[in-house]
Amino acid sequence: MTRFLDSLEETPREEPSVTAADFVVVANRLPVDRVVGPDGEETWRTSPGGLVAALEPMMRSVHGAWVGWPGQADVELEPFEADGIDLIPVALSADEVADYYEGFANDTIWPLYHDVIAPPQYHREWWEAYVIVNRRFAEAAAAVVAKDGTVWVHDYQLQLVPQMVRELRPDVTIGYFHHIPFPAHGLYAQLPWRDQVLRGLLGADVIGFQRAQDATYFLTAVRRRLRYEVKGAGIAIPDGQGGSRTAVAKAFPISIDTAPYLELAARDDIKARAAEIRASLGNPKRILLGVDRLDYTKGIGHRIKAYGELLEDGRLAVEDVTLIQVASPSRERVDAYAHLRDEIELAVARINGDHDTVGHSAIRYLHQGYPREEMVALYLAADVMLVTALRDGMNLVAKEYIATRTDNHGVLVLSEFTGAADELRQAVRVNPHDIAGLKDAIMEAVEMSPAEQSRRMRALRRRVLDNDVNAWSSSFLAALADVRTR
Ligand code: GDG
Repeated sequence: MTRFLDSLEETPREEPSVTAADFVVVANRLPVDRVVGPDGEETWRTSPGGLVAALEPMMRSVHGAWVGWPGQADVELEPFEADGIDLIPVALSADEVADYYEGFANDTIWPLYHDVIAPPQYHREWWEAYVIVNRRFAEAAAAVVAKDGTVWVHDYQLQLVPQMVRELRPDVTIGYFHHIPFPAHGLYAQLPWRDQVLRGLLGADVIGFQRAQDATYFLTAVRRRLRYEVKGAGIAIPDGQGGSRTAVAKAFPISIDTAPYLELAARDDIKARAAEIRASLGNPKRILLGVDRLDYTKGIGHRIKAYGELLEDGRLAVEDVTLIQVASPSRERVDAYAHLRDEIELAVARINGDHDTVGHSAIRYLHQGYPREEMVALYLAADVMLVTALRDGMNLVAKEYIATRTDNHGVLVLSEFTGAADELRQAVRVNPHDIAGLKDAIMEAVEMSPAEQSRRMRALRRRVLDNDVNAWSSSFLAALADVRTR
């Protein structure tokens, strides 16, 4: 038996009541997680992430709905209401999860769009499943959106949805936001379905990217493949009857909901937990931290290699430093991820074997997910945060670390291949492919004076606090409103 829980236990459960919604979010996942009680009973709890927090005020002020997959195969759920938002579940079969989600989204598009760090797999049956599932999402959105309403589609799993919604509901305004990078044309051109995907995205009135570079690559692909006229951020899309409609493609760098990070960072129990973490590692002079989904885009191997060499060279000593690496489990049924795990765990075991003493560990490796409270305690415990992604749309971890550093201490080492690098100019910038450069950057961070840390962190904090996720959603929605009034 399936029932639902609101995130606030005391909130009374409301009966399903789905009527036409003025504002509809479409994302691969619904903001809910399955919870299995001690008696085996299955319940669902809303899981407010940054996106929900950013959209909640808007979705409450108008009538909002969220279309998405509940995260489990073969689960058919009726629409339900949570915290004032109608949630519209889209069911996926086990085969569809394998072909559309693990296959086309995570083993074709993900590696291709992250500069082919891992080889993308091209399978026609995965593409067919992607088309079928995208249509199901589009039909669900088209069925629920009010006349002249707005639909905001999210991310690479749903690139065909904008055009499909437009065909079904030409009256609505459509936005699309792309959370991951968009590749240079030379790479994008590999995709056997490259024109279909571009046409799918161009169904939107506003197509948002993380970085200006992503938008430029997209505009280049549109010009070169479809020969549409592009002027600045505007694309003239022929309507087939001699006229055209204009879509806009530009950067809207995403951010975090800063409030919960500030609140947690100020809590005495979280500060005490941070001190406890330091003590349990033997109070090293410096704690370095990496927090990533265990993903080949995150450059975890490069980071570990550089750190291992610093120990080997004697530039760092295991008594003085510890690297905590949280690698939260991710996409474990995709082969490339299973191989990555073996590779990383072998590297960690070698370094620890070579350098650990009975009392000190070189790397504390944690292949686990943690509650947000523990994540913030880790951020507070860390003197140096290592973000060494080989390619990353934005990287929210970098922004979360900065938000929690209320004492203006701590150093962020940041890969130039992240979207965050465009904004966080006072970080210690690295090219993670350059291991010698990465080693020097780690040393610079470890040795940075408190005054220099503070000078940089103040500027970084100003940037993150002024440009939070609310600023991001407001600017995207303003661009959509602009289209509406044109
Ligand atoms: C994609 C794009 C873009 C991680 N482990 C735990 C945990 N996390 C949280 C982090 C952070 C989030 O997950 C990860 O966000 P990132 O931005 O770092 O990376 P992706 O997951 O790859 O996200 C990325 C993002 O979309 C948004 O547009 O920035 O470029 O790839 O919030 O804190 N949270 C908890 N426990 C964990 O163990 N509670």
